[in-house]
Parts: sequence; structure tokens; C-alpha cells
Amino acid sequence: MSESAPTAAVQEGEGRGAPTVRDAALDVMRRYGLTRIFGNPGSTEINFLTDLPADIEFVLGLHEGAVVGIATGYAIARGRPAFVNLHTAPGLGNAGNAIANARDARAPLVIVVGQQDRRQLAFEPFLTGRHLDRLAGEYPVWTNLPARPQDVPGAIARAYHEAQAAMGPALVVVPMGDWLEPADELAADSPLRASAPHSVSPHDVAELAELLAGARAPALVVGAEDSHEAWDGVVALAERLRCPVWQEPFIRRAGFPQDHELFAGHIGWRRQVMHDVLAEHDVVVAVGTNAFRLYLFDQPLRLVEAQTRVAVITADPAEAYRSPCELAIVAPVAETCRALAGLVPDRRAPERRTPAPQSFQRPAALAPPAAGEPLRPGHVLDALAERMREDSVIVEETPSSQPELYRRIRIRAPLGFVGTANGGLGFGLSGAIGLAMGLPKRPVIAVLGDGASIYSIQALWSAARYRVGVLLIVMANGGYSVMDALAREHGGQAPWPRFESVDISALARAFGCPAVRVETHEELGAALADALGRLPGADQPLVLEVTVGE
Ligand SMILES: Cc1ncc(C[n+]2csc(CCOP(=O)(O)OP(=O)(O)O)c2C)c(N)n1
Ligand SMILES: [Mg+2]
Repeated sequence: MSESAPTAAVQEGEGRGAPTVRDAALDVMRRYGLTRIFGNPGSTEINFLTDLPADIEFVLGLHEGAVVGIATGYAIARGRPAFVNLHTAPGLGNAGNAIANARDARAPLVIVVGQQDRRQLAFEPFLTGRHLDRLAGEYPVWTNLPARPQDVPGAIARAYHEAQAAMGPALVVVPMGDWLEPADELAADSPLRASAPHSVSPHDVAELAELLAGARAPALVVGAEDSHEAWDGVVALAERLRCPVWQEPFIRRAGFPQDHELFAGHIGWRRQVMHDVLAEHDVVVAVGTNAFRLYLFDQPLRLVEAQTRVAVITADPAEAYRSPCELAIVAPVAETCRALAGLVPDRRAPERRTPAPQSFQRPAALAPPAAGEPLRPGHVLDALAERMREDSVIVEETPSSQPELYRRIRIRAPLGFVGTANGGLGFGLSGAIGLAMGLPKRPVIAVLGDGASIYSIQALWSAARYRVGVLLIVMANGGYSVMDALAREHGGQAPWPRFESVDISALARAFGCPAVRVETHEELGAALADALGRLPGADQPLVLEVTVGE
């Protein structure tokens, strides 16, 4: 599947006389390379979607959570906005959490939401969306109901720039009659190309450089910046500082190469654990994230001691301003780290005798299960770690075995790890499909809980229909293991049952997606070798359902 690059080509109407708003909108979409529509259709979008021109492709998802999840993966893969069509309140409502996740995942999306006709909106007809521009709440980076039909194409253009600039979903509500109105060349419009240069001078980072220069035991805690440039910048800074680099909890993206000797491991989310890790250091810099990414308030503990000095480097102003710290630099991570690396003293210099920090120690591979014992998640992860290519993209949504995945799988390439950014299950399966669509030259492998896989299971149909060669490994333990553990830890019984009877492979096949179930160590090795041998480039998805003990 290919999608045309952005062009400034302006085409005349689609053959029906004077150009309509729809014609102008399609031209805007071509202009920005938004020629693939991820969507689920409804009556309020018929005017827009019927008889799409040949260069505009429609990719169907069978539920809006799946649609936006796939589009999110695709946008992350390509680093530029993907286009989504949703059907008024039902479509936008169903997509709610996927939009929230796209925001946290920094995925640029242009989302067009259909609406009833302006001429009868006042009567609230069937399928009216009440204040559709508010239904997604605070999650879109920009929301617009165009002032008049003629401003729809310009609003889509603006949404493209807003999504790209803020790296999140931008939403345009389009009443259905608008598409057929005559276009107006005097209507709203946006730049053909926009550029927002962000160079960082030594002067901009002098204060932080000074802080780091005086540090006895500095450390970096990295977040979600995983471009080649960001990795190079953080590596250069860490090497000058000769300091440990920790990955924050609940990884969205891997912020540092995990085979680097300075990689110290993943900070556990428990406040005591975080505190103890940070307490070793007198200066801690959060890079590409806020200080610090939290989960449950399990203990009323401060995360850093009063004498620990904390700084933040992030391009996201909100991340910076919600961080209690001494100094926050709101600027791109790559450029900031490179500028800092040029200023801080080189602690590798022999006379400084800075001891090398402890590298992350990975656990040894598990011995195969004894006769009659089930496979454990660690077996699956070992088998994957042993065979996966360095440039693989691992998509993680496997709640109870997440810590084990962090320990056993090494991420060695930029954009080598994509996690569910806001914790809402359903992105893993759908997002992996979009990532594989957008990264046809890299193996894309999702590791999913069985429960997690069901939240957007319909996306398997899209993977099969559009021949997306993604590998989806499902840890089938027959229940919500992590929730059961939390209930036990809370000292009580979980009221929810287990669901061993759900047959994930059968569900996959019902959606047209090939599936293999694996129960033994031998089957696991053989099935994984076979599946990975086909990646990248497979022309169909595969679900590998592995029966695992808890
Ligand atoms: C949309 C959504 N609903 C509910 C939850 C709460 N939740 C977190 S983990 C989990 C269970 C996951 O089960 P499974 O994927 O089978 O993983 P396991 O714990 O068994 O490894 C649930 C329900 C959530 N994170 N997202
Ligand atoms: Mg499970």
C-alpha cells in the first residue's frame, strides 16, 4: 500500500461542474498527503465518502476504537498526520479512548466527524451530535466547527498543521450538507507548508549545563522521544556524563538504546522503588517526559529527597509545567541534549576516574517447563528475544507480563517499542496493525494479553482485508491476571470471573485472520521461527495464541 507524498497540486472539481466544498477538501487532503482515510462510515458522511476519486483510499475498521487505533499506529510509523473519518456522536463516542490515547501517544491525527445538516440541526434530528466539538473533551489538540460550509477545507488544512505541531488529534466537525455547497476561493485556508524551527543555542542550556557540571552522581530518566536524532543526542549527553540512564515506568516509546552500557533499566512504578532509585543521585534530569511518570498512589512518599536537584527537558510545554523541578527546558530533546553534550565536562576523562555505572543485568533465559507444566510468559519472551531482528517494532499491551517483557526484550532501534500511552486497553492490537501498515520494511510484533486483545479484536478483520503482515502474540492465561493480583494485594477477592472459554484463535479466524495456537515449548520455538521468518513483508497477519500459566 502506498500513499502519495504531500503535493501542492490543486485539482479542478471531480467532474460535476463548479467545484464543491468536497472537491476543495479532497484537494486539501492531497496537498498534505492525507490520501488514505481510516474510517467507519455513516449516513452523515455519505456526501463525503461516496464515489471517492481513485487516488483517495478508504480503509475500513469495524469499530471506531479500532479505526483510531490503527490510524494512531500509522501516524506514529510515519511521523505525520493520518486522516480519520468518524460518524457523528456514535462514532466519536466509540473512538473516545482511542483519541485520548492518541494524544498521550503524540500521534498526529486529522479527524473529520460527520454531523447532521445545518439546515435542520436546530430540530435535533436522528443522529444529531450534541456539541460534537466538545464530546472528545480536552483530548484533541484543536477542535473546530467551521463557521460556514466553505470553511471546511481550510479547517482540514488547519487541522493538519495543528495536529503536526502539537503531535496529537485535531478534530473538525462537518455537517453533512456542507460537502455539496459550492466552494469559495475566499474561504479559510492554511499554509501549504509550515515550519517551526527550534534550534537550541549553548546559551539556552548554560544553566542546566552548570547544574550537571557540578553533579556528583547525575542520572537521566528518559521518556518517549525515540527518533534517531533524539537517541543520538541523549546518548552523546549520557556518555559525556558517564551516568546511568533509566527508562520511565509504563513505557510509551523507548527513549534510549537498551543495549547501551549506560542503560540502567526500567524504573518500577511503585513510589518506594522510584524513590530509592532517584535517591542515589544528586541531579536527575527527566528527558522527553515529565518528572516523573506515576501510577498508583500506593504510599504517601516523596519521590525525590529535598536535596536532589531535578530538571526536565521536553518539547511538550504541559509535561514541563506539571513537573515539580528546579529547571525545565521546553525545547526539542535532540537539539537540547546535543547542545548540553557540547558544554558539560567530559566525565570519561581519565583524570576524573568516574566509575562506570552498573549496566542493566538481564535475567538468564528460563529452562523449558518441566513435563506437565505450562509455558510461562518468560518462555515466550525469551523465545522472541532470541529470534527478533534488531529493527523490530515491539508493541506491548500485556499487563501481567509487562515487567517481564521489559527485562527480557532489548529495544535496540529507534521506534523499536510502542506501548499503550494512556493505559487504555485496545491500542495494542489495533495500533500494531497501523504501525505495520506504515512501516512495511520492519517486523512489527505485538505482545498482548488475552483480555487486552479483545478490546479491539475487530481490527483483525482490517489487518486481513488489507493484507497487513503483522505478528500478534497473545499471552492466553484465561483471565485478567493483573487485576486478580491487584485484588489479592488489596486483601480481597476479585468479583470478576475468568474467561478461559474465550477462544482467541477462533475469534481471529472468524475475522479472516490466520491463527495458530501453541501449547508446548517445541511448538513455541517452531511457530515463532516460522512467523518471524516471514517478517517483514508477510502479506497476511498472524495471531499466535500461546497458552500460558499465570
Ligand atoms: C479499556 C480498559 N478497560 C479496563 C482496563 C483495566 N485493566 C487493566 S489490565 C486489565 C486486565 C488485562 O488482562 P489481560 O490483557 O488478559 O492481561 P493479564 O493481566 O492477564 O496479563 C484490565 C481489565 C484498562 N486498562 N483499559
Ligand atoms: Mg490475561
